[in-house]
Amino acid sequence: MEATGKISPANVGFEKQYGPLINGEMTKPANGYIDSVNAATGEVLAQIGRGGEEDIDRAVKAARTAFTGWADTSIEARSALLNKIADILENNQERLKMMECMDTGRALHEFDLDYQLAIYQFRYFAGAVLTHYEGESRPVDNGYLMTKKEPLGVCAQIIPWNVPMIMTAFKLAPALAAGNTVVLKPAEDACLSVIEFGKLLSDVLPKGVVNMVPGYGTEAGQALIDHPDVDKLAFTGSVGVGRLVGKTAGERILPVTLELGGKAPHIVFPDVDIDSAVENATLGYTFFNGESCILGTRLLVHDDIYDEFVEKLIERAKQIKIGPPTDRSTRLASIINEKQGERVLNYFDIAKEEGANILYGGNRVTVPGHEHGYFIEPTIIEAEPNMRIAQEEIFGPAATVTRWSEVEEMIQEANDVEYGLAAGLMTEDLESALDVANKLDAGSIWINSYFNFQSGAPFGGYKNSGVGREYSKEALDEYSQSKSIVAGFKLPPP
Ligand code: TXE
Repeated sequence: MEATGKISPANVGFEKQYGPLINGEMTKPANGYIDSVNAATGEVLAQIGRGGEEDIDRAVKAARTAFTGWADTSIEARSALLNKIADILENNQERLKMMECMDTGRALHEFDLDYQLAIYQFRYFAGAVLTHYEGESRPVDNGYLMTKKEPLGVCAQIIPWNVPMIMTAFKLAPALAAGNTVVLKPAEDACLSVIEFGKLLSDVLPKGVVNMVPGYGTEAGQALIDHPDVDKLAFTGSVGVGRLVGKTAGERILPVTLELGGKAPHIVFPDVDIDSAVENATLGYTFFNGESCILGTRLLVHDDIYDEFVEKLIERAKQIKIGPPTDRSTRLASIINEKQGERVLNYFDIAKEEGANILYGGNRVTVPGHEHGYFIEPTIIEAEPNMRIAQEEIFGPAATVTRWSEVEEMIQEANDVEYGLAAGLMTEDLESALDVANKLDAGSIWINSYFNFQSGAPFGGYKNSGVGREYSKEALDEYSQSKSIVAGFKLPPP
């Protein structure tokens, strides 16, 4: 869908109200609705159900009822259905991308990547499930040992607002492939494309296999993790709420997957082609509007090229088009809401107070007709590694730059944060790159092409960035449990 003519909630196809989606039906929420607004204009796009305990209970019951049938569905049939889900997403992507663009405030062109990743995710697990669960048995003393993988049951999945469809696919695809049913709680700030997608799933999936309950985290989210009949908790979001989810899982002895924040180092060696390194670095800190945990927001640049690199990085930042999200030529658009926008700007104040040097950007920009939105300049900050701006997740289009000269010191610096989700390296010297990559505390490391996501590459964090892995066959294990059965021979009579 191109941004031509007047783009209004009605002509993009939003429903007026999105209640909890339970058993394939849009239902009435017990506690009424809340407005869901266009992040850039403040226009009400639709109303979403204010999910609470009652809605969560209905959703969990539906998922429980559907579980046995779904778990017993053959892997071939589940695989075929996952491919059908990928087809549905592919066929409806232009409409859903526009919805998600208006809902999140992010630039429309970015969703080409988001949706490609989401579609690939369903296709990948459609294939992976066929080969992951191979038969295994062996003779043992006095019998045979067999092991099998079984699904966990009803999975509670909570996702954030920054990349809604990617997160939905990351959560649903492995859970469904492994034979589980799901109650998904999308984020209150951006869930419309997700529930629209959920509606489409009703055409292919048995009733109750996927249920979605929108609402606030402290209400719908909390009720979901506290529900006594869920078998697995999966969460992507802030470290604070991640701890809470982890604590609940610990108390109730539930398996848990947590994907939390990040503060990835992006390391520039002196042998790079500076122009292409600047391009890669720019993409690495500005894509997803700067609102992603995987971004390469700590640029560690070798002393020999630091001045030229930083000068070119600033020149590149000046060229980035900030504009209306729905304009396909826009490269940076609006932050999700006022709270997050102010949080980002506040980090720039903190940086100045700490003595960091804002080399470029640092301001909110007004985009005509979109005064509600928080459009923030790409921002480059020269900082010491121990400053808060270089340690904490900003979640806006900003990167710190720091010099390095000794490799071992640089590695120490790269690892010296609480997070460990991702990292990037740029060099022509593959041997050095692999040596450094081996020493970095990060779940995903990209050499010379930042966030080069590939299906099958386990995705997840070291340290406070989380627990567990998604995006690969490992995710199937996160959503399964093993059972060993030993069949013994009858003992002969004495
Ligand atoms: O996250 P929350 P917020 C980081 C990023 C951002 C900060 C705050 O630094 O600036 O977190 O964002 C649900 N029980 N990330 O406040 O609150 C909530 O409704 C159950 C990194 O939006 O963690 C939403 O669906 N659920 C991150 C989801 O948790 C609860 C992406 C995430 O919201 C809950 C987003 C509760 N008590 C933010 N409270 C990443 N890892 O990519 C909230 N939620």
